Amino acid sequence: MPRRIDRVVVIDTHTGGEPTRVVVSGGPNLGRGTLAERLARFRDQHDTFRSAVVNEPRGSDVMVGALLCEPSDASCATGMIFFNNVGYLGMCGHGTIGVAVALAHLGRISTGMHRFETPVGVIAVTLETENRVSLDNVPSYRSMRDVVVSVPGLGRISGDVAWGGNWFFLVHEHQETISLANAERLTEVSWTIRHALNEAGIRGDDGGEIDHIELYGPSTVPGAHSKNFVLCPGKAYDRSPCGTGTSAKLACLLSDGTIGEGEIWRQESLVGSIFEGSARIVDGEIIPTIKGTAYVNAESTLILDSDDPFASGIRV
Ligand code: PYC
Repeated sequence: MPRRIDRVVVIDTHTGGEPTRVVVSGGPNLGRGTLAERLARFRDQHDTFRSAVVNEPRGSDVMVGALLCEPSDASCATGMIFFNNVGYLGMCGHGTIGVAVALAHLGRISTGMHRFETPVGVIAVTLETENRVSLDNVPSYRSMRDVVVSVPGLGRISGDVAWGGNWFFLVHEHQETISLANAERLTEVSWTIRHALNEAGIRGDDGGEIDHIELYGPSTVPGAHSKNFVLCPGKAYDRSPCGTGTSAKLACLLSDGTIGEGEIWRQESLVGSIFEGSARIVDGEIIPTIKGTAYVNAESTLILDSDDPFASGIRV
């Protein structure tokens, strides 16, 4: 086979410390159809591209990728498919904020409201300044409350199962300290909880795996209401407060009457970054709004050389 060099143009951003690598050009041709259909084609036919972009040696376990694509809904400014070190995400809050800031950096959108299409629905995104973004997420809800699971080494752990664009298990009662110094322990605890949920057959109400685990504790930043630790599907923790996780949490808070419609909830991440959230009811559904800040930190071209044994990244 003759040697082949492919070039992939990316913009790297971070949202509250959590990276998003936005693929601007050089991605696979996924054909036409809904974003959900194109995500399925991406997974089935082009998974090596996912791994090449986000896995080592070009990326890391923390990196989330966003493939920009032509939207199927002409009212949308872009389509986007999110992916990580192990697979694909229906929606990603920090990633949406990163995509908006990357598109502004490229001069493709200006301040104001835009619609972005994802495999799980259309997101209304408002670019407030070149770095500050607010998004109205997909309808979010709690599907089960106070689910008790028996976790090896931890005993009975109770939490809520909620949807915010991904499935979350929200653990409010636990013995852990939510601090960066304790990240390794939090990772192991959350990973064990995830496996216990799986073993117990506890899933989202569409049958989807609960692949994000969220632990809460008191905030350490003045004005914040809570601090979280969110374990993502590939065992990396979210450096941001997690947009979809905060959406799931807001849906529970609003359902419980802990917050009222439009009331601000400031969610702190493990590294001290903040998302400002609120929720309102539209046509009987809870729509969370998440506001955060992202910065561009690289403009680069990835080189995929067919002679490179690790051109497609290191895969587990
Ligand atoms: O911000 O929604 C989010 C997210 C999901 C996984 C990592 N970040």
